[in-house]
Amino acid sequence: MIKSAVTISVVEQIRGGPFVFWDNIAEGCRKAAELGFDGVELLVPGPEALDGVDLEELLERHQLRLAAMGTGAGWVIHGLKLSDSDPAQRQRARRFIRSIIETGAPLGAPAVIGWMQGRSDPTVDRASAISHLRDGLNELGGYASEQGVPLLFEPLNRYETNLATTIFDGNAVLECLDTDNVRLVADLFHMNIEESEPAASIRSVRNRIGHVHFVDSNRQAAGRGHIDFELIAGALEEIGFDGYASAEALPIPDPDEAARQTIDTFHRYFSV
Ligand code: LER
Ligand code: MN
Repeated sequence: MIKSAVTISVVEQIRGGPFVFWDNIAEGCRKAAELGFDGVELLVPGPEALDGVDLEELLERHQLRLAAMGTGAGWVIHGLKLSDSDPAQRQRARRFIRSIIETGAPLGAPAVIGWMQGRSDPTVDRASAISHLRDGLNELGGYASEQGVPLLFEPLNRYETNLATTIFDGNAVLECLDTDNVRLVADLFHMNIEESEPAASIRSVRNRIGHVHFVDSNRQAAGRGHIDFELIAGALEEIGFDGYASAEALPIPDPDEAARQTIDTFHRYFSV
């Protein structure tokens, strides 16, 4: 059965970004549990952000699971991307992602690679960028597999990448990998911009979908925009998706209300 999750970000550099709870992981977990979410997705500046936080105990106390760990801080803070033209930078990008995989894996959570795919630019043409990206996903997908978790790869809209912008593109990147341990994130905000028929795109790749960023057309909480969640829920049910629908949404009008509207919408479409 599909599970619910909500994002908590403690990355100061992206304050104002599409994450529901901010500042304090313990407080975010408490609120997530109070509203009845199954899990939380964390975005941290790096593994050291969890020094002094007993995440396992915190999750256990609130009966929550760790749904996923974001890697976006590698790009936002350090400018790292898997498709960088510079081999040393690509190595640093992989090292950063490995550190996030190592943080989430003991708690069963996969890392999400979205922003860290990077983009082609005057220093790296599209074919080379995709090739570097695949090399990175191969290594990191294998590494995650050794740790017993999948790896998640996320197509983003055209304003954030020019590599994988659709589910079709994302699937094409994964199809040429040596590992089958990498799954796609269906972020409903990006899909609303890029896909002709989001539900049909979900159906077309079936068990390749590993995670959903559950959000509305305007990147606000599910229910505050115009995505047809009945169609999305139908497609996810049809492919037998049993991962997380994780609220990666702007905290509008405020974090508590965004979380509450998300869980209401989740129950309306997924708990029937
Ligand atoms: C960025 O727009 C996004 O959707 C994140 O999940 C990427 O890591
Ligand atoms: Mn996303």
